[in-house]
Amino acid sequence: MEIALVAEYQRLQHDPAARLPLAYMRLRRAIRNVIENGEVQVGHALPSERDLARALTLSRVTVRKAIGGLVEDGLLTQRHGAGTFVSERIVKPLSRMTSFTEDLRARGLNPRSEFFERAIGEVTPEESMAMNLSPGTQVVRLHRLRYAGDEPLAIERSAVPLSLLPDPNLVEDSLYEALDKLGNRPLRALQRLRAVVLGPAQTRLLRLSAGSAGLSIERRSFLDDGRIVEFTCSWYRGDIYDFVAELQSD
Ligand code: 16G
Repeated sequence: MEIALVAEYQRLQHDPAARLPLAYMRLRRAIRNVIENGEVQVGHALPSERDLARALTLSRVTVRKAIGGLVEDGLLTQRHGAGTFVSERIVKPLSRMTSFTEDLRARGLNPRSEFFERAIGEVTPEESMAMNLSPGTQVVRLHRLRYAGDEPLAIERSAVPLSLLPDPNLVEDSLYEALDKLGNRPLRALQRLRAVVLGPAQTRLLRLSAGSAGLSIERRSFLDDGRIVEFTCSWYRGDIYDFVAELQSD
């Protein structure tokens, strides 16, 4: 890990396109990259702050700052006396609008989906209310089981107006990637999250025991001009996801 990290840090140092003027930014990106490239795996330890500072000829303050940022993002976890580890639970900061694919790639995991539905249809009454679309409007509807490698993590049902995503088959793995290519990636979202007991069909798909807890999340995402891009209902596994929010007093 240390060798890969030093090499990645040095590469970023000499790559003007990376546009990372400060050492702690480069180190933060380098750690992220080696995790994404699978050079260090979930649950594994990072070299100590002192070893990193020495190997990279950086101050310990700089190393601490880089690591601190990644702990805040949930990518790393610090355990007192034991060191810093690549997080096992998947921590999703609620303040960032990331996609399932991006969240997993950032942890060096391999996202994939099994599609139960990828088709065009008319809005259901619920979708029409949620998306402010007239009855009869056509949408692309996706129903997916989302995996990290072979492990199912979430079930998602999405509806996207056909006017913003003209063909369901444009979504190969990532909905947001497809929307991005069309210039329609959402910029803002409203999200509602609640704890649920997953139903029998859901626990079977997610390979959990009957009655397991999950997180039910509804996301309505918007374009810059206020148009709704997606209405997605997700059921995330409660045993491996942490949703975290940063709070500020007035
Ligand atoms: C996340 C979003 C979901 C979005 C999906 C796109 C939450 C709770 N939900 O799962 O609304 O549709 O990402 O992921 O974060 P994709 O680009 O990988 O298809």
